[in-house]
Amino acid sequence: MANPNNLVNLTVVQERNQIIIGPKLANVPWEDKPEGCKDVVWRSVLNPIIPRNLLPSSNSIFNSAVAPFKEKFAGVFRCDDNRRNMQIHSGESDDGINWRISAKPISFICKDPEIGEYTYGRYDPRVCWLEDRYYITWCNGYKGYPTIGLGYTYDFKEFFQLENAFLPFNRNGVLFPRRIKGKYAMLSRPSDNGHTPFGDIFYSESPDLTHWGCHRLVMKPTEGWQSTKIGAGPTPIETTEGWLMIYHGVLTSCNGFVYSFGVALLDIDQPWKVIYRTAPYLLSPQTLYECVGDVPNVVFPCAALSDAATGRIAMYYGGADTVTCLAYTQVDELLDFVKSNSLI
Ligand code: BMA
Repeated sequence: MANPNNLVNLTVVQERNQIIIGPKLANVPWEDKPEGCKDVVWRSVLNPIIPRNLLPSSNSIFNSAVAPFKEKFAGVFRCDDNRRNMQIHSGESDDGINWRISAKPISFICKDPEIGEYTYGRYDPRVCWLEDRYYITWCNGYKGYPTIGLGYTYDFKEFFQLENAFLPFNRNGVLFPRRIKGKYAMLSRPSDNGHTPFGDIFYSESPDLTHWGCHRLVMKPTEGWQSTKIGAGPTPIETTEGWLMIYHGVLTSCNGFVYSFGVALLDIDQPWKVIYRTAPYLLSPQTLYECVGDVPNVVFPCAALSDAATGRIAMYYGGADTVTCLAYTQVDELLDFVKSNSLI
């Protein structure tokens, strides 16, 4: 006779299957929520998972993006070197936690060599599996003007660069993992040339990943931890309720910027329409590796891995602009949290 407990478990799994719309990822990095933890997001006990000096020449490795790759994992890492050049490097991992990062920055193949021209570096990459390849977006220092660089790879060995997505100044370009109503879709954060003291999230669409338009406002800064500026983080996660957009928010304290992160739920067909948005943050800089480093008081998420079968989500974020960290949540808890703690 069937064990009723198993039946209950089966129902939960089936319900969860209907929450994340995406592939199963049985080997998603995971640690159970610590006993007694009441938070919806909890940190890995292994943090920081990537130390600042993993490469002989690195000053810091942070704000980085990862994706499932050939039953394992691969990614693009922000590595600032010991001359303080900001660069992006590829990396691979068997478990999503221990990473082998290439010593050399990514060298993009460009059809038109002008596309590859940049000064002052590349930083804050995102990686997005879309249709048949991995797309990479990053903040690209095009002739001294920050904007959204765009490229792709099939194997994390050869990388191809496309036209910059937008005119300067712009940062935090984040692609959606599928076309929406037939169009490629990207979130971004128009900015200025410095440590921008403002910033709203916008949505743009494109028929070909070169020409972008139909720009729509998604959300503005509001109160508290997200009162100065906001920017999209990982590739949005598709759920039956809408897109989960994890995003960073900045507060200006008497001692400078404080970067935390939260989540919003966006309409599935019109993602510029915000259904819910967390009033409290999900994670704010509180540990030593988030509060002490090259830029204190920063948690900056750039990637999330999720498993549709269990609803597990592993989020990768930079700590204090110095190291790379991991935190976890579960999709049903996250959805409950954003619904019951929403500003909207
Ligand atoms: C932003 C970006 C991020 C950085 C953050 C905090 O403007 O440059 O790379 O993590 O500032 O310094």
